[in-house]
Amino acid sequence: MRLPTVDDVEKLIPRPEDFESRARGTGLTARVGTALGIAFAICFLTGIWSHLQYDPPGWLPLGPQPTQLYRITQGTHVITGIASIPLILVKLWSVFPRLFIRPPRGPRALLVEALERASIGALVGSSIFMLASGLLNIAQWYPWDFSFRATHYAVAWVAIGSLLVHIAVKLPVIRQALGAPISDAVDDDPADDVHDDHDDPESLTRRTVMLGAFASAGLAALLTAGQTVPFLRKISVFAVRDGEGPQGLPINRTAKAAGAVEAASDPSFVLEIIVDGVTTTLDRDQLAALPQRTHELPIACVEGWSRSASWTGVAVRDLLEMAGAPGRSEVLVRSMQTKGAFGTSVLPARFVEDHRTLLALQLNGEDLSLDHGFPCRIIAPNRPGVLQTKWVRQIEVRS
Ligand SMILES: Nc1nc2c(c(=O)[nH]1)N[C@H]1C(S)=C(S)[C@@H](COP(=O)(O)O)O[C@H]1N2
Ligand SMILES: [Mo]
Repeated sequence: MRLPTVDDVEKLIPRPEDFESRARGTGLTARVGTALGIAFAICFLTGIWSHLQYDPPGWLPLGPQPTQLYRITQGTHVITGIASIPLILVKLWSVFPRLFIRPPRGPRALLVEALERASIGALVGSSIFMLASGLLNIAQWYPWDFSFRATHYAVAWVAIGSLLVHIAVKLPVIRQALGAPISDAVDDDPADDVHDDHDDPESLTRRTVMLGAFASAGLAALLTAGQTVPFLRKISVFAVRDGEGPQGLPINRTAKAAGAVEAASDPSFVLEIIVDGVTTTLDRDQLAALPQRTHELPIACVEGWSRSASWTGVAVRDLLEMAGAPGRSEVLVRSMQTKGAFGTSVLPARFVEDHRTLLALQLNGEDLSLDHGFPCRIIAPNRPGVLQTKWVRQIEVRS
């Protein structure tokens, strides 16, 4: 028996021309790719924005206005991410046979090919990681040990960087493909020229695949958008949270999950306000006896769902003034949470200054339920949901 030679093995590996679907072609790839590129660009920019809102750097004058801004940018981030999934599947399917193009001969051509393939590898890998990790985060399933936020942010730069390289390399092909009708586009891969849509009306055409990809992306967006767009709520079967929950608002983390039940339901609760090392305490009845304000404000979760509600409580600004601090101070909010992240948040002075930034006692006209943050929680305009700290026990002015 003779050992198989390299040539024997090579014969077993398919060649691009072995993939017979006539629906593939650069006309399709370029169009779906353009849509995907636009979705990625919007997703990237809104993602960077979310990162900045989460932890505003000093140079960015981020404040409580416009009230709905984070709700819109983060809703858009999640919707464009989800719409990208059918687009990337079709895009990958349309170029898949190119994986089997045989390496060119000659060291220089080989090097160029290797670099191009490496950049495509980085693009495909990072894109799949972004969409998959985003999706799992929405589902609140964390089968990993790394920090979601830091990793999702870092890999986003790899994805967008390799996307720019890819577009630069492919620009001539993209231009040519977009300039011609979708069925006629001539491939840079000569093997594809034999395929021609319009002589076989029975076959799946490139146009059908393209329209199918766009329709799936549109449908995916529509079916998710209801978690943030009120009038789409009823049809949003994909939304992980449909905007419903006790007191008309979803709950992300329950008091039990946060290990806050015991402290939060203790009748001897007092809120501590610390100014210059001096602590003022107020129990819940005293808080309720202070002048109350009511505002309509949204909870806008990083996971893309959002919902407006009517909140009643004491303005944080009023509390600080009462405790002897200037109304324009930065404060550190601590909760009674004993398990998991998001137990504290920093309220920058711009937010504290706004009288709509509340230490809320009531939601939609009723006392807060335990899961919505009883006895009191922070609610401020234009803030990511994770910073709307529930079960507040202490407010400390930072000098
Ligand atoms: N102390 C504390 N506050 C918290 C959280 C938390 O885990 N711990 N989760 C936040 C997140 S991620 C969101 S979206 C909102 C949700 O508030 P809700 O459950 O009242 O709708 O609460 C925020 N406040
Ligand atoms: Mo959230």
